[in-house]
Amino acid sequence: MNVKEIMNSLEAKHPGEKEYLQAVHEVLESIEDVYNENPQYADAKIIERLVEPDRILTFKVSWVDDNGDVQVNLGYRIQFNGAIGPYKGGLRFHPSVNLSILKFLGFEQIFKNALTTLPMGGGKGGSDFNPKGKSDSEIMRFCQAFMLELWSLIGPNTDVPAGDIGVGGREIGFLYGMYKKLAKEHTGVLTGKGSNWGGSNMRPEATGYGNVYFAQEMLATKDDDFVGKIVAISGFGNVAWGAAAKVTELGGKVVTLSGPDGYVYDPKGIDADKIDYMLELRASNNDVVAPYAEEFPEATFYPGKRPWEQKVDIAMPCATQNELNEADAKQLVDNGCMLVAEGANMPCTEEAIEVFQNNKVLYAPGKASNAGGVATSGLEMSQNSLRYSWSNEEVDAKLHKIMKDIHAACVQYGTEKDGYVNYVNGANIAGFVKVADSMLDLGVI
Ligand code: NDP
Ligand code: 2IT
Repeated sequence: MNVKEIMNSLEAKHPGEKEYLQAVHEVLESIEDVYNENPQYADAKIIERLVEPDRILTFKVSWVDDNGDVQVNLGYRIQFNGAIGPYKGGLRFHPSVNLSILKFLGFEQIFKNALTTLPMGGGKGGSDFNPKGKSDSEIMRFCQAFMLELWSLIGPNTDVPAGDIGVGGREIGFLYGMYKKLAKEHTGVLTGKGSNWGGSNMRPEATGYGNVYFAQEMLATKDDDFVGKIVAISGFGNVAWGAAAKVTELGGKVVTLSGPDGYVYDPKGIDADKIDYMLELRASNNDVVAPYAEEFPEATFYPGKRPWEQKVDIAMPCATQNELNEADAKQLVDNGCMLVAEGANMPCTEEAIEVFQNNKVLYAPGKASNAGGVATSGLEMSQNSLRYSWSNEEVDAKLHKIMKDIHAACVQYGTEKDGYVNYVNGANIAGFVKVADSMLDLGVI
């Protein structure tokens, strides 16, 4: 394999799909040696087959808003690779959603899901629908219209969507209700369901908790832990919330949160009631984090800025892709930051990652450190198949073990000669080998 040649051909085929090309490039760089040392992969054209989705489904979603006006959005589901299990991955509702973003997310999901040790292929979907400022009835009507198109394409053994940005428990409820009505069955076709109707305990907390469990393992490689660590978190959504709660529980101090409007810095720490307040802020259907600083006057709001300018020990980007660039990375390193664990998908640019790695910062890519969300989705699928429900403690113990196992796989495949763990290589190689070997077993399909 020649990474440059493959990238040139992909750029020609998919011009302008920036995020997708970025995600593919990162994986190819990591697996180049393993690929070339194992000619059976090239013989079966594994890379050429892996970088293109099995299929992309696009559809129109028409619905009526509260004023009686007709609205039209775009809907997508990308079934990327199903070698190791049913397609699995979230739905994102955000005005920025386009094919490139969903293809990058679907591609990343293949390797992430392989790392979880559970049998799940990779998929992703969503819409350019903007949930901000919409009433509950509008959200319901949109979700119902979306599912009217999607339902025949998914199923508990074929493709199992879940949440992502803009899709949480409320949206999954409306989507599931419509699926149930159309399919006339109550099966585990979506994950992130409410715990009264088939959802797993701990799914809301899982991504944030998992990210912190992963970071705990990274710290342990240096005989260190979270006690007394100052932590910058970005975003104020589902992942940021879970991460803030677990960091606090383990003795760390979270000092930032962010939104599209800027970030808040709270030197006293974002803990206890303040973590509950994050949920209120999200539920307010507003896309700003600024009100935090009005509610808690000890905090300062920095409009239009990002939290990476603060002096912290640990950074956890939990908002969105490419939200931490090279300059941000340099600033974090200059300020003595020792660990970066991605809660979001691809929040650090390729240049930022290089800065962390060159400075031997412990750096974990999202496909390893945020895999706790989809892993717990996998556990939800298992519970649905069993028609059973595990307790909080049981799910948390399984999640914790999965994050430890993912960390061990990264160390196994990513340790360099000087002992530095390149978690990017580790995660990409471990995930790739599992999927590629499965594709070989299954023949050319
Ligand atoms: P939420 O919708 O709960 O929160 C998303 C957060 O990111 C919000 O604070 C949101 O602000 C902010 N955000 C979204 N887009 C932008 C943007 N373009 N610029 C600045 N801020 C933005 O989503 P989640 O917490 O679920 O998702 C956060 C990240 O974690 C995403 O990258 C997602 O893919 C990833 N992830 C989520 C998992 C899950 O289980 N939920 C699992 C693994 C990864 P606002 O909405 O106000 O714009
Ligand atoms: O990016 C992700 O892993 C998710 N949004 C969760 C996907 C899932 O199926 O739970």
